[in-house]
Amino acid sequence: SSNNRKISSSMTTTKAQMSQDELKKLVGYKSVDDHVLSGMVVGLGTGSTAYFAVERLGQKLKSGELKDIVAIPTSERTREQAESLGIPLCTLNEKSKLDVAIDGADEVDPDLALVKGGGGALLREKMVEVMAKKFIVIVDESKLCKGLGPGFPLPVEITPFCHEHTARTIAELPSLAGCEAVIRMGSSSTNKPDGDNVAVTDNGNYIVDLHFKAPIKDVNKAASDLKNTVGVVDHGLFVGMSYQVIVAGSDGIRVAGT
Ligand code: ABF
Repeated sequence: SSNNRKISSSMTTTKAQMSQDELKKLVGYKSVDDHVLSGMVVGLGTGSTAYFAVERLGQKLKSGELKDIVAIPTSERTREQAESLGIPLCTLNEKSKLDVAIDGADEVDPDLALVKGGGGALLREKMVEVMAKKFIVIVDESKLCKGLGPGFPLPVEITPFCHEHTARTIAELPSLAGCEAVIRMGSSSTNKPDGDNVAVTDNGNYIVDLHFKAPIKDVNKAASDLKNTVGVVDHGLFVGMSYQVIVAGSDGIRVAGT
């Protein structure tokens, strides 16, 4: 099935030692070069890898290589970057159908299921990317894992009302057995509703990060249990959504999926 594509490698580039930033740039640029055509509606991800896809799109619009693009950003940060590059923007309210969306991820498993939301933008990312015909994921190989969970905490966006109660409820879900739920604290630039330092998302919600010692056994069950928990807005498991994952490693670029 399309949800069960294995990572098959085909080298298209060979590189000696590249910095992580150079690797991110490589996959960011490739995602736009391979998948964005004039006239498309394009979802723009968030994070240090997606940054380079946005940069590339800006370049190609400026040079005239691409025309009639309209883009939908997944965060305020990305909106600002895209605006500064003169990329025409709209929202899901205006256009619900995207040709392609491009974004990074925190972890990618062998079935191309993802953990996302390390940057706190998971809700807008999921709302935009689920509407794309092709969701292209761009990562360096440090993001690849055998099983989701232990390598990167799973973010869950929850409503501020009685958030400690919701975090406890989540931690007790059998499908998430053994996780430790930690409310995310913010930097000085985020809002501070109660005078304390809880991180606030673009949507005014909180994030609870779930820390696992072992891989999540049933990712689909975990995803549906989280989604069914009252007080949860959405979560960082992106299952069955990836059309293609572009991976940059020390030995070149690999493409997994279609
Ligand atoms: C977004 O940015 C998130 O879903 C993910 O948390 C993060 C990845 O950022 P980076 O590319 O900087 O590692 O895609």
